[in-house]
Amino acid sequence: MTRQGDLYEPKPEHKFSFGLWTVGNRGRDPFGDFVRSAISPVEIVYMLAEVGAWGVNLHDNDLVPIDATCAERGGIIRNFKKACKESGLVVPMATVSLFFHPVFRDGAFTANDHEVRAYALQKTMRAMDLGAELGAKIFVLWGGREGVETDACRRPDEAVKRLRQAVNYLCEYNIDKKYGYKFALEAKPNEPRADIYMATIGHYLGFIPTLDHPDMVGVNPEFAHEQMAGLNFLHGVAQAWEAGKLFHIDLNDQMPGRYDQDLRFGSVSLKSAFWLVKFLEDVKYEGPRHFDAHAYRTEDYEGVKQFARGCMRTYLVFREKSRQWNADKEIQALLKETSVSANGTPKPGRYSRRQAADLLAHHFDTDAILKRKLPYERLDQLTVDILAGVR
Ligand code: GLT
Ligand code: MN
Ligand code: MN
Repeated sequence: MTRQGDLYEPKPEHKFSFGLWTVGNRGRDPFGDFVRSAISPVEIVYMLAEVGAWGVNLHDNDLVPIDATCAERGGIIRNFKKACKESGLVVPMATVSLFFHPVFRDGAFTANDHEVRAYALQKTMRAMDLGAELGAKIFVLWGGREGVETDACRRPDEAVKRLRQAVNYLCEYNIDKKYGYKFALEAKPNEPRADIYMATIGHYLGFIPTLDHPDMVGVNPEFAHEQMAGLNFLHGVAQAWEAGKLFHIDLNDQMPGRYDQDLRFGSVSLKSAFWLVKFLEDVKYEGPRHFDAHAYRTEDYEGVKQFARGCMRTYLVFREKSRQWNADKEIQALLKETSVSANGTPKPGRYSRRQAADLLAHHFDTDAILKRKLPYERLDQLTVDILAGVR
């Protein structure tokens, strides 16, 4: 094998994970039926091991059918654990489906019907039990149905209060059971609801400090979801990181202004994906790199493997490209050039009266400032050259 081949080979230390629902996606959409046959969770585990993934994530009902008996549940978990052990896969994250069953048509934690809200809590606690049994330490909450088609149905601040109450309750359960979970809240602007309450990463970053146990709760940003909202994914991720809240990440891709596509990571937005990988590597993010995507509807299961390998390969290619970018002498020189300032400029740090007096008294030569170069065109073209492989 060539050295390059090695570089792009997924290894456990890269922490690449896939949900059972991602490679297990059968290609049904609102207009057309399944195109691939069902494969069992155990088969998925072996498939993921074959393509070189490190972890497998799941919703409660991806593994245990919603109507399973206690005995059935036990057997399913035993077989799944055995497959994970044999194949060396770990379960880093678990989550709960609060969107598939029709009972959640008006939401789960935010539904108007108190009974639905209580059921959603019970279902989530049971999903937490399941995840803990499999060794998961991250619990994702994606409120896909927590939204509206019409705001006639409730005041949106009431929905926020209900959501807070639910997350607080689940944090207490986590403490009580000593599960040691970190909760990662996942935002999305719309789909399946016309509008979902917690639309973006930023909404959740505002919500988390209002919780009883804010340290236990962070975010699970998804590339496609921020793209759907027309936002710069990297900026949201960076803000979450800076706040110590990047507990998990969902990598995929999405064309702007479309329905929820969940495309292979890096398949559409090459440059944004590159900046993202560079950021995660530069800051030394240590969490899982989870691919929340699925193969094109045109694929069979060989194609699904190609899809999964492609997600990981693109990540690793961009990781190498970001090293090249960081080591590029011309790029580094340009970066240095853009951050010079004249000697003697006051440096506002922490406020002090003396420091503020110096700043107020200083004369700024704006003409001189304007003469300094900001060669971002060249910098960006160098980035494009690197990504295009001509540098
Ligand atoms: C669903 C959704 C994803 C979430 C999953 C976790 S389920 O596929 O589209 O974005 O991360 O609930
Ligand atoms: Mn997701
Ligand atoms: Mn999605």
